[in-house]
Amino acid sequence: MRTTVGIIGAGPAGLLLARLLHRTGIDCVVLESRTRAYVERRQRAGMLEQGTVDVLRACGAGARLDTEGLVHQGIELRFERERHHIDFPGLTGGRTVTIYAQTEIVKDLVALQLDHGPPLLFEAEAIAVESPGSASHAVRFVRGGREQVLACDWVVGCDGGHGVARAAFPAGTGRTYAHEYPYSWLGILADVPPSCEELVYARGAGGFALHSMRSPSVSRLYLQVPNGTEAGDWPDERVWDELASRFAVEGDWRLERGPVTDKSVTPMRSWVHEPMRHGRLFLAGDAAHIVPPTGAKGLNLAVSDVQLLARGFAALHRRGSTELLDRYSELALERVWQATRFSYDMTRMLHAQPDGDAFDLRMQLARLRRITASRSAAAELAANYTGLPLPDDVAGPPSPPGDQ
Ligand code: RFL
Ligand code: PHB
Repeated sequence: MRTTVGIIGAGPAGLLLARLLHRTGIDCVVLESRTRAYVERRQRAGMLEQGTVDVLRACGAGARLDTEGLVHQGIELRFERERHHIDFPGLTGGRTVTIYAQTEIVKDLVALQLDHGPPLLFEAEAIAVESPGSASHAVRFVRGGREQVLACDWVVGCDGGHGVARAAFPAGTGRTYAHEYPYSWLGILADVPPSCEELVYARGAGGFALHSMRSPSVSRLYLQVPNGTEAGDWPDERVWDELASRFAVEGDWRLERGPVTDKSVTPMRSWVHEPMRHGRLFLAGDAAHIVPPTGAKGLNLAVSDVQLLARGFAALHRRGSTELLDRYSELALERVWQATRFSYDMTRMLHAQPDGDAFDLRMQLARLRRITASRSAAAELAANYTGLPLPDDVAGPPSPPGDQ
């Protein structure tokens, strides 16, 4: 099998890249180790920046997003039993965010790809990327118990935090910068209407809690828990009681409870791999960087990485120019580090430090008070949350019809 761009992984990064390349007339093949049902069910992100919505819409994946996505005008910060609204359009010159589940984005992109898109092979596990530094490239993969080879001019590793692409960087050609947090998130999905119109980020007395949603009838909620926690340690009633306590405010607000349909624990980590390219091998999305979900940045970063890559491949295809591909790592990392900083700051501001003291708590509250008291501090949060722009020099002129 041979193609121009071999893509490992059919998460949001791999699927969107395949879609953007296909629309530019560049052939590619996507290898995915899991089944279609598995990737379409994996519960993860929900909050999309304006730029993410725009690119999904522009590449023909916006029909359901436009009817089912929930446009949000801001978020609520809760601490010391007070509620504070952060008004995104007012602080950013009109920007909003949209709630639309990652599972639905994946379903939309898979359906488009299987309908006349480039080949997408499920249950095809890449086991090695060969000769990433040379001109002839191959991805070895196993499908149906048989080892096969995908020969390609370029390889893009969109294979998430545990993939094989990053491991193909020869020793000494890359470096990972990492930080572990001393807590995790317990997330639940529940068949109950959201208790609030907005996302609520709460610094409760017992720690952090987040209220989010998937639709007018499904809520998504998260709770800070100690590292090492198992989902089974938390029966549903215990989860609801703890959530209710962390979201508690003065006045009449109530957390609605309902049947829990999914429960899982996610550790909180930050890491960035530099550079994001070695020879003809690129990394995109979680394969190159992981952020804690507090800033809602992971999926949005995956999208901006592949936007940059797609523009680079388009410039090569149309004009024979490798300039953008050559600058990919530098340009992507600029944005990645800003999102890493924002996610780190949000995480540290909102979670109870297990070994923290009264001074640490005062610092957190002072930060939260500053955001709610100062327009410029709130505007800084809103600008980061709704998404920093792609670098000007690659945003470029509008793409011709047929391109993203
Ligand atoms: P993915 O989604 O992990 O996809 C990688 C794919 O590669 C496949 N794969 C392989 N395929 C072939 N051969 C191999 N050897 C392979 N190894 C792996 C995997 O099966 C998989 O299908 O990475 P991608 O595409 O980079 O997408 C990244 C996002 O999934 C991730 O950043 C977000 O989910 C993070 N995230 C959030 N991001 C946001 O922007 N907004 C949010 O609101 C948000 N909330 C969240 C989140 C992540 C969470 N968890 C569970 C980590 C909430 C949570 C709780
Ligand atoms: C979600 O809806 O799953 C979600 C929203 C915002 C976050 C993290 C997760 O910061």
